[in-house]
Amino acid sequence: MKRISLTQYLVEEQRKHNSIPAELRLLIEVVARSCKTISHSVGKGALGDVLGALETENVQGEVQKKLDVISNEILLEANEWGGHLAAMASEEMETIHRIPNRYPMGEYLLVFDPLDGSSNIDVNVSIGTIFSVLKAPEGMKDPSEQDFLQPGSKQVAAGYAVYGPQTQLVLTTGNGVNCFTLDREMGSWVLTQRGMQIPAATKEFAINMSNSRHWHAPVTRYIDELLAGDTGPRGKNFNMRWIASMVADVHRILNRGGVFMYPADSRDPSQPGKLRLMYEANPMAFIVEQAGGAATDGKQRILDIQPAKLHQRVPVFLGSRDEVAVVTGYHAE
Ligand code: P6P
Repeated sequence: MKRISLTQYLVEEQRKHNSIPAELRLLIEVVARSCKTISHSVGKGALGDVLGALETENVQGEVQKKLDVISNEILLEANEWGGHLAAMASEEMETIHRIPNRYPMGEYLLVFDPLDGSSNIDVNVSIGTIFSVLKAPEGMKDPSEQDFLQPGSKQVAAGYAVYGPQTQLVLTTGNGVNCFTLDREMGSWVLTQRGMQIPAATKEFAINMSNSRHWHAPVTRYIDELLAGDTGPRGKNFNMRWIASMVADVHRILNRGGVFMYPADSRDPSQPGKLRLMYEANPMAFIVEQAGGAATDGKQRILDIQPAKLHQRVPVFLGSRDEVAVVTGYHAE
């Protein structure tokens, strides 16, 4: 089968949809190259000086792993000089990162979680990089955090890399979802899945069950019905998976269906759930919707949420649209 590279795919998409201007193509290729570099660092494990935690905490109050900071630096350094970005923001940084004055500023904003699933790094379980691309507001001269606070529906591109048995890059620019597999010998991304579609129905759910005593009633009702299987109102048995790496759980759902949930719970009303809107929920919601799935916070589309803060958290229910409809229907009752 003819191999199609990421570059050829992007050029052909530009011809078909006129949706990938040269600067956006450059941005995507630079991020993809950064993910290759991150994959290489992640793959070293104990053989490189990359494992373990640092003495520092990120803005979430989470202890930073060496690879969190290494991955963040790789993305910052790769994206500074190209002239395609006005600024960047990351889970690992308190506030935005402006483009140094020595480089020209571009018209895009890049937001990312450089290495998602850090608790899995030291135990060799799949982790990933998540990124989201927004356009800078017209006429913006000096980027501020406020310029990033756009609803997810404004994203012009989103994607993730999953560092697992294979390293894969999943990408949408608003015309479907495609997957590229890294050919490590050639160092190139090769198109391996076109037009990914999430099955509307599923028998598989993903949630951290250890939080069940903290869930609100609609989630408890929904999960109890799944656990009742064919003896309960759903009339079929369900399976459960929880990898604790959103990228890996979402990648499984993109490939075989399922519903992923990280609900708000009663522990801290000021923190509605654990996942972050700008660089986890929004990019994943864009990808999931482009693959025919659904993504809500239990009450509204994730992509319709107007962000108030760069690092705000949001409850997440996403995946097979028929299942997402059931669990969000219970929230509406
Ligand atoms: P818990 C990883 O830290 C992450 O942000 C997501 O990738 C993942 O889905 C979730 O948190 C796992 O959370 O509470 O199960 O460890």
